Amino acid sequence: MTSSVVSTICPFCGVGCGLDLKVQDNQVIAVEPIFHHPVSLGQLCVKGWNAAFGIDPGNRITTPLLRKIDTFHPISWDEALNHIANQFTDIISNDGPDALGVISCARATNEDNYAAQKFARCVLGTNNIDHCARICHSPTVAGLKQTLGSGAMTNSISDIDSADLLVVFGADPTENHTVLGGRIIKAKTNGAKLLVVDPRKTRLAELADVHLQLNAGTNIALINGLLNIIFSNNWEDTDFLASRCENQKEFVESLADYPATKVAEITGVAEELLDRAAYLYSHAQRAFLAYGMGITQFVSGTNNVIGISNLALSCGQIGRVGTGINPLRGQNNVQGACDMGCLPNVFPGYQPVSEPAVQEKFSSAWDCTVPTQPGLTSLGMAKTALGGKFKGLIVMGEDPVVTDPDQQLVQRAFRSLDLLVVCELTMTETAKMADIVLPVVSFAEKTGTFTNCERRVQLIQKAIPSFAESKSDWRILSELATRMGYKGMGWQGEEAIFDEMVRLTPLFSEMSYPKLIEYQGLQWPCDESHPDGTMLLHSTSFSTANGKGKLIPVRYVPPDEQPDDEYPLVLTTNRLHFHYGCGSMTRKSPLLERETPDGVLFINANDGESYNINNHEDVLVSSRRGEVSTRAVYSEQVPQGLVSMPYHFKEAPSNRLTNNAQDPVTKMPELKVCAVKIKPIKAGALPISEERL
Ligand SMILES: Nc1nc2c(c(=O)[nH]1)N[C@H]1C(S)=C(S)[C@@H](COP(=O)(O)OP(=O)(O)OC[C@H]3O[C@@H](n4cnc5c(=O)[nH]c(N)nc54)[C@H](O)[C@@H]3O)O[C@H]1N2
Ligand SMILES: Nc1nc2c(c(=O)[nH]1)N[C@H]1C(S)=C(S)[C@@H](COP(=O)(O)OP(=O)(O)OC[C@H]3O[C@@H](n4cnc5c(=O)[nH]c(N)nc54)[C@H](O)[C@@H]3O)O[C@H]1N2
Ligand code: SF4
Ligand SMILES: [Mo]
Repeated sequence: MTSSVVSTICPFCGVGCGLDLKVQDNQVIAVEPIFHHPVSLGQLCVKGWNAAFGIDPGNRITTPLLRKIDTFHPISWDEALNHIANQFTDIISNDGPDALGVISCARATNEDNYAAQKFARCVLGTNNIDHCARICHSPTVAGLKQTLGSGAMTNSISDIDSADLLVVFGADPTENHTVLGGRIIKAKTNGAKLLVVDPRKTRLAELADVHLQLNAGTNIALINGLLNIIFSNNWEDTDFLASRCENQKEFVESLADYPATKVAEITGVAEELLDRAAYLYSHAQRAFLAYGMGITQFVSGTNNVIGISNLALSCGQIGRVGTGINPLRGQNNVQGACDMGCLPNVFPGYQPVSEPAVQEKFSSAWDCTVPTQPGLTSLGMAKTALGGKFKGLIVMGEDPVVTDPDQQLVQRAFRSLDLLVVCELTMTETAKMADIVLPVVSFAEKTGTFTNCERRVQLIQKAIPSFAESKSDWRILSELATRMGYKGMGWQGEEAIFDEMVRLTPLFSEMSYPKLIEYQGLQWPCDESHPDGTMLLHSTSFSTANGKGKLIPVRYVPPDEQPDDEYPLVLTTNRLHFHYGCGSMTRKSPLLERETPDGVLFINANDGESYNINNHEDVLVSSRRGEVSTRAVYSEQVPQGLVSMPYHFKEAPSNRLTNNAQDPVTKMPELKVCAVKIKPIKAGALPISEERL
C-alpha cells in the first residue's frame, strides 16, 4: 500500500479554501483542511469535505465516446480527435470561423482556460469564446470597469475582520461562500454591524441589525433612494468625492427622482428602515460590502453594479483596508477564466480584442492572425445556432442544459448543431446531447492554478494519476490544434502555459510557479510596481483612464416579466448549501444527497394555503416557457408572493421556467425574476410534466 498527502485547492466555490488530499493506492480516500492556509485558516465547508465523491471512479467517463443515433460507443483518442479536427476544418471552409465556438470551464484551471481562448482565436480563428461568467458576474466586469476601471473584489477576504459594518447585498454567503460567510458571522459576533439586502430572509438576514427585504428586482430604486437620503442629509464624503471622483453634479441631480416615499412604494421597504440603512452605511468607519447574484442576474445587472459603485464612491467606502466593493465570484476559477480572456471581447488580462496594438501583440506572440471582431456570447451562440449560422461547439465542462435559462431553447439550439463536443468528468445532461464526449481529468489529477474571488492565484497539485483514458482540457486542445495545423500550442506542461500567459499579461507579469509556492498564492496585480501582489485595490487612484472613480446615473427599470392574472407569483432562483451548480459532483456524495429532495419549491405558508398546496405536497410550477413538477416546502424565508427554487436538480430544472430576457450591455439573462403560476398535483391526479410520464 502506498499513501501520501497532497495539498491543493477546493474545486467548488470562489473562496478557494486549501485542502489536503489523502491518497492511498492512487485513490483519494479523504479530504482534510489545511491549518495554515491564508484564506481558509483550517476550515472547510461540507462540500469541500465531500470533494472526493465528485471525482469518484465509479461515476466517471472512461474513454472518448461517439454518439450514433441515441447510443454512445467508445472510440480511440485518435478517432475522436481526427473526427473533430476534420469536421471543424470543413465548417471553417464552408461557413467561416465564426460558425464555431468554445465554452470554457470556470471549474478548470487557468492553464486550461488560457488554452481554450488561444484555441478559439488562433486555431478556429474566432472570438466566439465565453463561459459561465456570462450568467454570473459579467455585469460586474462591465459595470466596475466603467466606474473603477477594474471588475474584481477591491479588498481581501481577511478585510472582513477589520470592518465595522458588513453589507451583504443580494448574496447568501453562509450557503454559497460558506467559509467566508462564517467569517462574517464571526465579525458580527465581535461587534461589527450587519446590513442585509435580500428579498428572502436568509440566515444572515436573521442575524442582521437591519434587513432590507426589498421586492425582487428593485435594487436600483433602493440604492438611489438610499443615496438620495445620504445627499439630502449631507452624509456623503465630500472630501473623497472632490478628490477622487467625477461627474458628481449630474449624478446627484439624477437622485431627485427617488424620494423616500416613492422608493418605499417600489421596494416595499419602510422609510424608517431606508433611513437607518443610509445612516449606517454613510457613518461606518469601514464598510465591507459584498454582493452576488441578487445584483447581477437581472436585465438591469450592469446598472445594478454601477448603483453599488455609486453608493460606495459617494460615501468614500472604498480604497482602504476593511472597506470596499466585493463581488463574491462564484466558481473556484471564474475569476481566472475571465482573467485568462475566455470572454468574446478581451484577450488575457482584459486587453481589448478591438484594439489594433493589442491585436498586433497577440498575432505576433502567437504566430497567427487573431480575429478582430468581438465574438458571440454563450447565449448568442445558442441563438445563432437556431438561426442556422452557428454549426460547431466545444463545451468544456459546463452543463448549460441544466444551468442556462430557458432549457427548451438551449436543447433546440444544441440539437441544431452539426457537431457538439463536450469535455466532462461525468455524463451530464449536456454530455448526453453531444456528438462526441471526451473524458477529462479532475482537479485531483492535475497541476495548474485557480484564482479565487480575492484575485489570489493558487497552485493546485496533482495527487493521483489521470483516471482511465482521461486527459487535461489543455492537452486535448493542444492535440486538436496540432491536428488542425497550428503548432503554437505544443506546450510541455502546465508551467510552460502559465509562463507564456505571464509574458503576455501585464497584470500577472511578476508571477511564476515557484513564487506562488513561496507566497502561498499571489493576488493580482502582481507586476513590477507590486511584486508581492496586491491585497487592496484603488488605495490612491482608480484604474480608469484618468484615475478618477466615475459616478454614473442609473435609472430603475422593473424586471422584464411582472406577475399578472395568469402568472401571479414571482419566481426567484437560489442555491442550497449542500449542492453545487448542476449537481454533477455534489450529487455523487450520499451524505450531501441525503440533505435535500431532488428538487423543491420554497413557498410561504400563506400562499400554500391560498393555492391549496400543503407542505411537502407535489406541485406543478409553470411559466411562459415551460413547466416543472416538484415538491412544495413551506418556508418563512420567502415572503408572500415570492417563491424560490434552487437550480441544482435535473429532475426539477428551474431553468425550464426562467426568462432569457437579457441585460443589453452584457447579455446577462434575468435568472432572478420571472412570473409563474402553481397548482397542486393531488394524489391520484395525472402527473403532467414530462419527466414523470
Ligand atoms: N452551495 C453552493 N455554493 C455555491 C454555488 C452552488 O451552486 N452551491 N455556486 C457558486 C456560484 S457559481 C456562484 S455565482 C455563487 C453565487 O452566490 P450568491 O450570489 O449568494 O447566489 P444566489 O443564492 O443565487 O443569490 C443570492 C441572493 O440574491 C437574492 N436576490 C434575489 N433577487 C434579489 C434582488 O432583487 N435584490 C437583492 N438584493 N437580492 C436578491 C436571493 O434571495 C439570494 O439570497 O455561489 C457559489 N457557491
Ligand atoms: N436559475 C438559475 N440558473 C443559474 C444560476 C442561478 O442563480 N439561477 N446561476 C448561474 C451561475 S452564477 C453559474 S456560474 C452557472 C454554473 O453553471 P455550470 O458551469 O454549468 O455549472 P457547474 O455545475 O459548475 O458545471 C460545471 C461542470 O464542469 C465539470 N468539471 C469540473 N471540473 C472540470 C474540469 O477540470 N474540466 C472540465 N472539462 N469539466 C470540469 C463538472 O463535472 C460539471 O458538470 O449556472 C447559472 N445558472
Ligand atoms: S467554502 Fe467554497 S472553497 Fe471553501 S470548502 Fe466550501 S466550497 Fe470549497
Ligand atoms: Mo456563478
